[in-house]
Amino acid sequence: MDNCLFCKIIAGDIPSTKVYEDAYCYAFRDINPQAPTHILVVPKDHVASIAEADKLSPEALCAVITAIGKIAAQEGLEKGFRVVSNCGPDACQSVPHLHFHILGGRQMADQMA
Ligand code: DGP
Repeated sequence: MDNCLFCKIIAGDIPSTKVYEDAYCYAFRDINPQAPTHILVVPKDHVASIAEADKLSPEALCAVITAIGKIAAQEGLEKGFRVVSNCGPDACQSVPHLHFHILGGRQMADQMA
């Protein structure tokens, strides 16, 4: 999609630190990490948020979700990790391309919000 930051990252038009890629998804390090490990996992097909996940193919959805576990193992997050997907203004979503944050490498707060 024109003018989408994450579409440009997926296309390689904006540089990123890639940690994983397959036919359906791309994962890279967050530019503003909130934890020692902070990775964004995005579907290659553009949808704005998880509220539009029904527009993705079952194969793409499955790939994105299973990539999270593969990346966590690759990153050595055996002690655990948190997965967050902000959706819309109340959740402070700042990039309108569906993405899952993988946060790990430290003890997370007991409360989620
Ligand atoms: P959210 O607020 O949930 O929409 O998260 C968007 C995340 O995207 C935020 O944690 C910072 C990250 N981000 C924004 N611009 C860039 C960029 O150009 N490169 C990378 N690697 N991450 C970015």
